[in-house]
Amino acid sequence: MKIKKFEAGSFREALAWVKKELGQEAVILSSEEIGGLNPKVEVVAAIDPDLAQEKTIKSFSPESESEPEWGEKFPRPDKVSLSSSPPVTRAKAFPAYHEQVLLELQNLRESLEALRNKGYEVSLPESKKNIYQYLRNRFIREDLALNLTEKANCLTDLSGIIRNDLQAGWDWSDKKVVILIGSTGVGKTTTAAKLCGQSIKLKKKVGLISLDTFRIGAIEQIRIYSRILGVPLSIASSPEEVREGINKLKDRDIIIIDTTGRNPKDPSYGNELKAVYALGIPMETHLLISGSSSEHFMAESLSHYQSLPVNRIAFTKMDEAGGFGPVYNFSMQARKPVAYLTTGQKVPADIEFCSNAQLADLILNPKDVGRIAEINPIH
Ligand SMILES: Nc1nc2c(ncn2[C@@H]2O[C@H](COP(=O)(O)OP(=O)(O)OP(=O)(O)O)[C@@H](O)[C@H]2O)c(=O)[nH]1
Ligand SMILES: [Mg+2]
Repeated sequence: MKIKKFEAGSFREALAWVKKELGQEAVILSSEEIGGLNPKVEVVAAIDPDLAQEKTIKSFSPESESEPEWGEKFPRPDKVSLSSSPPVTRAKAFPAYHEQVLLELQNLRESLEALRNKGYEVSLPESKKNIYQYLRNRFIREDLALNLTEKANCLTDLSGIIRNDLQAGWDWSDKKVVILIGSTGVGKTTTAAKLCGQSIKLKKKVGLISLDTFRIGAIEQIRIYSRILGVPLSIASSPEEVREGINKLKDRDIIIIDTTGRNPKDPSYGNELKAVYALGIPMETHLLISGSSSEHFMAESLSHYQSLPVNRIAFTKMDEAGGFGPVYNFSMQARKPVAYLTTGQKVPADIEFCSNAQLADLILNPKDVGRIAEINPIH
């Protein structure tokens, strides 16, 4: 067993150093934060060379797919040496107390493996463990949770730290054209209708343009919303018609453009949208992300839309989401302000415009979503 002490500026640095020096199999035995003039962290880590070697040999076992490189290091099994001793089991060759020692070593290895699998949590001092666990219970990603844990001295610090990391809110004061993009069925048309309804509540003149002439029934769906809300609608089947639509609606304070629901992996979809941006008309782009989709899918959506000039992100279907942690994870990845959240199918009610502080509180206390509606003057 090789045991080594590491001193570094932060737990993250210390862990990276442990991994580099002792490898992935290393186990953290203890960790401590040391204050004073030069604050630092001290981490004691260990590696069991036998365990590491056993893992290497296992990877050359007959079950493994690739053939090992036979040579001096690994003699070919079919080359039997005359001088080699007959096979004996280790258990028979050792006296009883050795068997006992082997058994204890085995138990120790298993305990070390279990500790290693607990990862970051084990490396944290007691005072920080509950902060880290609190964040993980709210689905904050491991590395982000560790980062927040390093910054926070107690649970009550978290809200302030998170609100500084995020940007939330939407400015209704300017005259603008807003284009909603996002994967199929994410809620673009419903959100367009909700934004129209909320604009009307704020006494803004609003207009709608639909670029969705692709899906059967799409025009009918937005026509119904435009009729119910009393909002003028223009249907555009080409970028040129988008320009014409914007001209027709030029007396409006806000124009919302609803786009086609298509697979973002389809290159023709991206090209269609790029042709709209090529008109050179200033637009604010909102990328809609479903809060009920997996984080893997969210990240995939981001990479597909990265070539477009996304200004803000908005999370839809938060009423179906398992938690609000992914909102933090995704916002930190996308580094874009969060314009609003949608929280149900009711038009125009189920949309929330929150401040940094409100979003931070939602991430930490997801059950408080109803309170935003109470506080928000738009409702
Ligand atoms: N639970 C829940 N459902 C929502 C929300 N927003 C939209 N939906 C529902 O999601 C479904 C799809 O909504 P649409 O607005 O048609 O989605 P879209 O992105 O325009 O769909 P495509 O144009 O086909 O890509 C509808 O059944 C909506 O009622 C929300 O915030 N919560
Ligand atoms: Mg739609």
